[in-house]
Amino acid sequence: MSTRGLFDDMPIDGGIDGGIDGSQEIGPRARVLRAFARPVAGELLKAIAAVERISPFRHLVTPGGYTMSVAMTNCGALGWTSDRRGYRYSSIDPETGTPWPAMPDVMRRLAHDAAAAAGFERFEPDACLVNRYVPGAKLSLHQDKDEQDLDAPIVSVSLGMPAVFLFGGLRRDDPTAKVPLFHGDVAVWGAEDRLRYHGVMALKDHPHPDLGSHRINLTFRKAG
Ligand code: MD6
Ligand code: FE
Repeated sequence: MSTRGLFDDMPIDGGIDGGIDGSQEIGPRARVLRAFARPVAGELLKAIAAVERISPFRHLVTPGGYTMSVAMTNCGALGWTSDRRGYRYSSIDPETGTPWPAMPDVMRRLAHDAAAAAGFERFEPDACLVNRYVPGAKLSLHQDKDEQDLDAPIVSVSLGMPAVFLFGGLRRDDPTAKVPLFHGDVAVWGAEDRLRYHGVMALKDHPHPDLGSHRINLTFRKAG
């Protein structure tokens, strides 16, 4: 069966040039590298299992008091976290009171190489946010702006079930493109695209052979 079939309800490119197999420009400095992480997907899943043994997935509470439907953990020197007091990066996991697990080499290398492939040389992430989705989980439209270094790009790796990524503009009410993200796809963006609003639509249940009814997203940043 082709990679599509099951996902006929998902637009492939929402009017954006490119296709499912190559690299797709979604902005002047934003790209999806199709299947870029596939060769290391098995290693990534083992590395994630090791990370979550130290810092388990948890559902964070937003400053507004909502419990997020996406479960999160982190690895690297800094981790993104949220509570009633706000969003922030911390070197300590507030749940365990100890540092976040180190970023596994396979992740660091993948993030560096994907950034380079998208035109951002010398990317050295110090934070990897690990997001875990089940059917129905979603991420509302937001900007990533809690990082010190907005010159560095963001590298985002999708594993498991497919998702529809919403990619908007610099203002919340700008129109959004719908970009499907599949197992192994890597999105990279920076420069003038760095502060674009984006989100993830509620996941449909299209179980994945390796991950079942889960999607995992790794988001690499230079946060400190
Ligand atoms: C996700 N990603 O794909 C959530 N942010 O699960 C993000 O919020 C994100 O993928 C900034 C850059 C790339 C991303
Ligand atoms: Fe984001």
